[in-house]
Amino acid sequence: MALLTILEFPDPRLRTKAQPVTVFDAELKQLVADMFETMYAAPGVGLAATQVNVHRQLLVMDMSEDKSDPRVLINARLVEKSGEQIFQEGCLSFPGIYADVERALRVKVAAQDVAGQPFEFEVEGPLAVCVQHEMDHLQGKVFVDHLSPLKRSMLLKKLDKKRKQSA
Ligand code: GNR
Ligand code: NI
Repeated sequence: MALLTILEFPDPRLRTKAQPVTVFDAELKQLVADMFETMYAAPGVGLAATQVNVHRQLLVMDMSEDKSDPRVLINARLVEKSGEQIFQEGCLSFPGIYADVERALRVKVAAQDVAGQPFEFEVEGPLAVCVQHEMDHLQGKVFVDHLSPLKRSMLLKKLDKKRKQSA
């Protein structure tokens, strides 16, 4: 097991588009284990491979309070979405800043598990927020991209300020 380094904005590598996973081997299983370890240690409720500088379509999440709901999505694609919700989001790549983001309320996703087995799942509410946030990362997109330019520049200034304080 190993803790991985999480890239922080404005690292340009966060803008990389992930490639499909084609090999479902022991190395992939190890990466998934390391991503869970890194996510739980952060602590966070989701982690996209992009954030640990691995540009493959792989994400992990667990929104439970007791690490009881680990989910791995490989080569996930959105099949259906409906409704809308506004949820206050944070991101491990933007430590200490939060903003309301509007997203679909419900999403249906087709993905593969760590063995390459295809499955579909449907989630709504906070879990749907997390899936969409992580799928964005795999496309090189981050949560502040959803905000107005004014809101975004205010938040990025705040991020800068926080960094200077902790430096
Ligand atoms: O830990 C995280 N919390 C969170 C809260 C609200 C909406 C989305 C998230 S995901 C985030 C971890 C992260 O940055 N994943 O990419
Ligand atoms: Ni994030």
